Amino acid sequence: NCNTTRSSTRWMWSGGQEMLLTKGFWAPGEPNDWSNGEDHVAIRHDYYNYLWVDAPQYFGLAFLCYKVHAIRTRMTWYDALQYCRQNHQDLVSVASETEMMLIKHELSKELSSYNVWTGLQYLVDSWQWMDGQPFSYESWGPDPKPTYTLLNVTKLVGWNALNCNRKLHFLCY
Ligand SMILES: [Ca+2]
Repeated sequence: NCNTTRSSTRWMWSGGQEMLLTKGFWAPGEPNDWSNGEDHVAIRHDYYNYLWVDAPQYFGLAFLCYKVHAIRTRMTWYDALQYCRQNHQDLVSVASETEMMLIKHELSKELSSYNVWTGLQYLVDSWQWMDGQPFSYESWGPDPKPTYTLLNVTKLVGWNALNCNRKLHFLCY
């Protein structure tokens, strides 16, 4: 928000939600509000990492759009995967707290099903996102982290593994 005063240091997403991350992904020394003119956040490539910096709004930068499609037809996990790959890009991955927040936001608009499929699958001996994202962020729900070969869903309280033959709503991007 360009009009905020620095007496408040809350960061808000453009969708209107307060940023809930306690630390975020700030680069060292950021946010520094250089010249009192940096009220927006960009992602900077620092060596091998992508980190946040605050920056002035007039910077011309490339940008990312991330659109999650909540599909309200019940399908098995494999059918859902095929549907997403034919009609969109893939089943969603939830590879960071930011993506988890974006997806929760999408689900909160019109949640008609308690469980929805994501693109996380237990393969051989580890959990893997079907779109190839590295599996480092985890957000399991109240149940213990599963160690058996079942597939995964996102619900608003966290992740939960279910049998892949269950027919659920799902999320494509
Ligand atoms: Ca800065």
